[in-house]
Amino acid sequence: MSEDLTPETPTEQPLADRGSNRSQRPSSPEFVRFITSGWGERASSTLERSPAADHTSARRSALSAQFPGERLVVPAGTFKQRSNDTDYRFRPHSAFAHLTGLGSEQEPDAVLVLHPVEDGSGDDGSGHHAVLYIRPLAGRDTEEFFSDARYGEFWVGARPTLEDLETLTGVSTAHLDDLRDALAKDVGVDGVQVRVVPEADAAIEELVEEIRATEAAGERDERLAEALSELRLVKDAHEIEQMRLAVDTTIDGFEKIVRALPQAVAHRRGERVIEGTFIGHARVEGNAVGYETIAASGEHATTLHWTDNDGQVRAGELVLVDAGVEVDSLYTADITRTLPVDGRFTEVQRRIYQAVLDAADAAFVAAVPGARFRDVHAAAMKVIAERLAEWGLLPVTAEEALLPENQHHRRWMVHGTSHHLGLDVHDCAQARAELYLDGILEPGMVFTIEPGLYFKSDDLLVPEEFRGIGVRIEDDVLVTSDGNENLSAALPREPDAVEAWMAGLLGR
Ligand SMILES: [Mn+2]
Repeated sequence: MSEDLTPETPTEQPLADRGSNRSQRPSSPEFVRFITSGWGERASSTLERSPAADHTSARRSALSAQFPGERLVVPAGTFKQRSNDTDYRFRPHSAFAHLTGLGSEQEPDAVLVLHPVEDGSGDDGSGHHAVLYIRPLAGRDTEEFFSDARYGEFWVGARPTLEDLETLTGVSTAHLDDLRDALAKDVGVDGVQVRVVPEADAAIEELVEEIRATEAAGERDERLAEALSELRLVKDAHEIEQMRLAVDTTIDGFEKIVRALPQAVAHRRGERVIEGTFIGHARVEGNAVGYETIAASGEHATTLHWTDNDGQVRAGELVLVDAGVEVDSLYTADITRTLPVDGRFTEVQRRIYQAVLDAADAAFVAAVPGARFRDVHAAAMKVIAERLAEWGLLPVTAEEALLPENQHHRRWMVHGTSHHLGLDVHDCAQARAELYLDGILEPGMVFTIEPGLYFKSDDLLVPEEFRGIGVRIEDDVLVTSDGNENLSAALPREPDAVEAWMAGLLGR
């Protein structure tokens, strides 16, 4: 929004500029001179190289090898408007975070470009040289310093300098003003081809489209998005460390939830007490929640993505809580526990809970290197179908239900058992099916195991005592060289262990 725009008549004023109607900021030359002078030397930067920087260069090299001779554009993205002149908190695109190691609040409008160079002469002997284009800190002698509510130091604090970000990331930096020329260099007929991550930053995408106007980019950008997604299927040592931190922090949040249960029961919107407890914890101990918390008591638990969380929490019910802390590096956990509100499962609740737990345990047995990703789901579904058949709920045998053309058991669990987990809660979502669903499990992969059973209150095919009960148990699993590790094992999941853990926290 420019401050110096003087409309001829009020009716001709563009909508976007009307915000300045309420600006009372002085703009006389005397005032500008006064506010931009008289400031002391800036303290020298205390920024150090980030621990992620030792890992991101290998990630960029792996990407480089897939696109020799091409220019790759990976924007951080910009602010997303919430309403009027208020933005949502900034979170960089996950591909950008993965390749730069930059985390929460870093770095709006930045663009990482991998420039093709003669093979082997690039960073770490790769075929590309990475440059991070940023909007650096403006001097105190600029109008931006005091008048720019989105970027000005007076409004959002001092942004990093080019040197700061180079130190932090280990990547060369340049001013964002140089981006256009850098992107256009040698582009054209028989020239360098440019790919840009789609849907990360509309302005950058437009700029790239302009530069390569003469060529048909086709599916080139989608292939880049796919490659960036696939690059994250196997986590490196630093990512696994961050996942452990996210999981451990999330487990602490579940403890706080249990301690808050008496308050939740006492409040008319007890589900919000649970959600609020977890959000507060996530903001204090991490960056935020990795996705909207599901706090679903009683019948609400049968709505898979119940995020209204405006219901009551009643003793005697189960409450399903699906929540994850996103730590400052932006890695998130994704854990679900279904807890008896008063600390004790009823016999029926326990029967359903145990079936889901058995399905999860079967999935853990299947989640080993060399197995296929889809085998994990198949193992869980076999147990779910068997239990439902034992209870007399299926119109066919469990074996028949499991045939691809039948799937009767899926009436009570319509979602998948697993998804990859990392920077995104549904990580690697653009990976090709042959590497995802049909992919072979490898050490370093991290995904969820989360079977469930959901009996709606008006489901006439189930016994009355089952109606209004939803159970999901979700853990985060790391594939290891000889099997797997349940990263969230420290959060009790066996029914007896859940009761004992809750009793301890509730002081009973
Ligand atoms: Mn999940």
